[in-house]
Amino acid sequence: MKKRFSLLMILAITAISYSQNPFIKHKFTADPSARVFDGRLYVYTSHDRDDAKYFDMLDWACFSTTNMVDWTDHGAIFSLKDIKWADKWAWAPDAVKRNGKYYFYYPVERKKIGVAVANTATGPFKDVVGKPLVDGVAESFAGAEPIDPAILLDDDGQAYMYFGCREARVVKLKDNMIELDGPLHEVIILDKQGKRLLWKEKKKTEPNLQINHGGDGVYGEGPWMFKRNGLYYYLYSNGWSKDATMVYATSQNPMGPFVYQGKVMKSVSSGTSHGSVIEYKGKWYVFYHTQDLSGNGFKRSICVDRLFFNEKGEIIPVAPTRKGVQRIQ
Ligand code: FUB
Repeated sequence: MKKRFSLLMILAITAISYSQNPFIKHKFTADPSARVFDGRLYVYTSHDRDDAKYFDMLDWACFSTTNMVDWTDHGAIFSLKDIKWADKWAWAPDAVKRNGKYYFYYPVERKKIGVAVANTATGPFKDVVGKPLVDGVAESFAGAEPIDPAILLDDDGQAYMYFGCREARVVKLKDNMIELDGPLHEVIILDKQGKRLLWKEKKKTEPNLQINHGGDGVYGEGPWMFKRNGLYYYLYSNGWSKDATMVYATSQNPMGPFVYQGKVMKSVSSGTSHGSVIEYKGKWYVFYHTQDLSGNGFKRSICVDRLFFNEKGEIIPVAPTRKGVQRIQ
């Protein structure tokens, strides 16, 4: 009886700790992209090193759950060692399932985006293309830092890949998910008065331009796209200042233009803000990272909180649940 009671206590304590933030504590993880495949929720992440001095990550991680409390660690699902054409900086990934295959999109070297393919959600993933999908060295329009791919698989079957740092880009993907379908496009974000929000002025002659160096609705990095009630929600980080955070803009068209709406959440402890929003079992969640556990911006940890919309479909900004506090399930 005593033994059974102790076991129950251990199980209860484990459940509490995993319903607190960060919910993964045994390794450092960042840039969570949450996806639901066949009823199970998977989170694909960057894997910050224990001895990190920079964002010098070597591989990518994946965790999954069916109850938002018990998480399975699937280990390193893909690594720089699996890529012939890149050897540094394994940054923010995303994954989608199509036609029974899983496609894993990843940025490397701050300049290139690749795709790897697997038969299961957790790999092993293979670099079947053998070269980047987007190559910022070869194509200047990709922007100075083509990073942070995020995929939308729309209801009509068209897939889109959003990416970029300071310069927001989108490109259609072919049905095979491993080739681009047409040219790269700029993602245009407007304020509610119709003025463009840009990181910096690119063309001095362009009318209607609101110059801004981050903050408010200006695009920094970390895009994410989801569709709700026919409306496209384009999420991104608005930079790296102390009050920078995840914000969003909306459009009736996945290619934009998007109109800036406001914050997704209040600022977090890390200098970078990057996350995803997903509906799972009828509840909406925002995944993000903080440096609450390490106090070091290169050693981040993934967190999750419930997300709510008002009756107009606007996101009610989330106050991130701080370390050690029980989060709302
Ligand atoms: O994790 C490395 C980089 O930090 C990501 O690519 C950015 O979005 C930022 O979170």
